[in-house]
Amino acid sequence: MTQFFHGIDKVTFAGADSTDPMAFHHYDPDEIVMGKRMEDHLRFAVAYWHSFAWEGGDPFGGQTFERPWHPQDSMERARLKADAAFEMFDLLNVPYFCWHDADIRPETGSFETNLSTLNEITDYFGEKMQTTGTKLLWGTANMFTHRRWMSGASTNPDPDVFAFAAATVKSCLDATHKLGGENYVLWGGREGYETLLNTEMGLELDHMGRFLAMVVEYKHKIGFKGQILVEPKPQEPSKHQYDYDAATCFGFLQKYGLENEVKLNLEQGHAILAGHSFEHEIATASALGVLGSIDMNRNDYQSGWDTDQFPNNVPEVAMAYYHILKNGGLKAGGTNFDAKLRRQSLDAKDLIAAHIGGMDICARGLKAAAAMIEDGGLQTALNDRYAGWNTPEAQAMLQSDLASITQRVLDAQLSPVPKSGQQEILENYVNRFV
Ligand code: XUL
Ligand code: CO
Repeated sequence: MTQFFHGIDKVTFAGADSTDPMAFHHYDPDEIVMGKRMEDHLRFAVAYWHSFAWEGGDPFGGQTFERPWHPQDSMERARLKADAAFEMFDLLNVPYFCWHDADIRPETGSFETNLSTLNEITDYFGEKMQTTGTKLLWGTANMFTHRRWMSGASTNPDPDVFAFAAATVKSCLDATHKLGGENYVLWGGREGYETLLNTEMGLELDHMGRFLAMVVEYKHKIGFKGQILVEPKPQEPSKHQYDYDAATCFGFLQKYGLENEVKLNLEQGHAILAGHSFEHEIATASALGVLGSIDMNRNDYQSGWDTDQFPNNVPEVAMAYYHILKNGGLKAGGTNFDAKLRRQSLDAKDLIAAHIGGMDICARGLKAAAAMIEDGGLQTALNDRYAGWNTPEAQAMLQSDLASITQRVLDAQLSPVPKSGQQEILENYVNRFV
């Protein structure tokens, strides 16, 4: 035991009537929802970076947290951080975690040293995963913090940075594979531009496409069975990021022939930054066959930047899970909390409470979503709205051509009568469940 979580007990399910702030009120891993355990639906993961590596800085101020593993510059403290992290996974009974290489080992600036410390700490993780049963939802490479990445990773004008990125992703994919990771994520925070004045966009996109193809080729070479995921985000830290949103990512994957190999990791806050809702991004990815996994958080609707707060809006989360359930669930993906404390929330207890709240919100959202699916009201309304397409004439039109359709409009003297979209009625329906 480390001292960090001293005095905090294992978090248990106490039910909706409990007033204990350190208990689950809605998340009961064993509760059966649509024939499946809640834990197996939600597949929660803790984000190592926000919960253990982040020091409480914001764009205007530095460190506010003082953790026993700060400063994060030695393997001894990397192990102490891991000890605390695995304690928290156990306290919360959370089945998965996720990491970037930079979260878990000290940064030395040398690829060779970083590789050996990455291998050392992930071996240490492996032992802990065996004894605790915690699993790895995904691993990823941080190719945005160190100054070498300032002009991009695979899209960098300097081929040596492309090489460094290739070696870095190889090392992180190897480590993810070693730990039985179920997915591997690429988020391109610097794969974009600050100004088009110095950017050869077509060349950068081709390099990014070839890079991703190499990742897929290597995945198959080593027999990694997990999903490769890219994570859309429109901007921040770059002015513009090529993986703008789900639809843009799909177009990119299709152009480089990767749409059957790569899926998407969608994040609530990124959807908002792109001017979408989370459910829009999930519905888009589902429609295009590329829904992979989710990063759950929320943005502040007044601040324009990615505040990565823990979720607290049940109706919004419910609609996200509604579209996920409609698409057959999260499958190999999961719900990763890409969410961090507010920088004034200094205590270990705050960190536990944040996860309790996030897990409870998701549990409520999932239950509401499942109730809507089981009731079938939204699906019935959809079926009614599109019922005209079930006729043989309507189906035949899709195999026809503009001239024949025009003839049919004339012959049948078609004169469509507009029908209500019933939005308010449907919104009132959803309100019964959330
Ligand atoms: C950044 C972000 C990342 C990715 C992983 O906004 O979401 O943490 O999830 O690199
Ligand atoms: Co994310």
